[in-house]
Amino acid sequence: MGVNQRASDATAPELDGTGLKMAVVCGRFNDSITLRLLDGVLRAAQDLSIAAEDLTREWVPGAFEIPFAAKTIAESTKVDAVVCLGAVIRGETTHYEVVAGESARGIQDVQLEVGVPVIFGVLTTENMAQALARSEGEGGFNVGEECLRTAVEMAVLKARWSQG
Ligand code: INI
Repeated sequence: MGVNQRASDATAPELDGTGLKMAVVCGRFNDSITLRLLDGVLRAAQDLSIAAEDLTREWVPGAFEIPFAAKTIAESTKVDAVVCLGAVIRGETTHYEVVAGESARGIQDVQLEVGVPVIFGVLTTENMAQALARSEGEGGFNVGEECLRTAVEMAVLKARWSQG
């Protein structure tokens, strides 16, 4: 990952997820990758002091179904943020573009419509090697870990601006 692809560590806030309720929506398609992303989320949960009972998991068939599940969960008002995990890996057909595009659009629509942070952890890669490189184990780069941090940051931001 190039340094220009993320904000400098100097500007990243101190994050504490104590008491926050999070949901993770995870696609079964390419689950050799999405399980690795989920591992990243669980590692980050420990770092951020998010209790196991405050982290709900919901599985769906693939990235295309993620926005519906995220909307249903976000509208329940039972969580402070939703993290969406999927892996769309380019194949021979244009199906890839449709699934990846609709998943991304749907996820953004949900967070703007419902007003709950919904975090985009759907990998869209050319091949399996790239997907593996974005879902590494402890100490390596893992988009799932990044997404839970983003979820906490956005949930805290929302809480700050929602106070009377
Ligand atoms: N779903 C994915 O999560 N990743 C993919 O790479 C993928 N491809 O390539 O087809 C995929 N397709 C399934 C899709 O998400 C839906 O589950 C299916 O179309 C039923 O609605």
